[in-house]
Amino acid sequence: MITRSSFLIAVILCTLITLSICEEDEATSLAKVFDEMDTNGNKKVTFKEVSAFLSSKGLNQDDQDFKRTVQTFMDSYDKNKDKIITYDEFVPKHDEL
Ligand SMILES: [Ca+2]
Ligand SMILES: [Ca+2]
Repeated sequence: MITRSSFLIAVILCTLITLSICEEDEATSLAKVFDEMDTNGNKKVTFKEVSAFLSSKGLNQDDQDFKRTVQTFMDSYDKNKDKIITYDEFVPKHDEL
């Protein structure tokens, strides 16, 4: 079953990736999204940074689903479950594409 939260994330990611897909490959596009989320530039994206990123994309932080949306986003990328999305977790390596 597709929840509303994961649907939103899919829409957001598709929008972000499609914007630049004509001239760049997927890894390059994701790298740009990662840089945009990583506001302090330490190559790690935290719950807080994802929250700020999603709200900058128009999601309402007061919405009751907002935290769950952020959490779903974290869960789908944070492969080792340390509550931090690293660059390697977010951007697939070329041989994995
Ligand atoms: Ca960061
Ligand atoms: Ca991690």
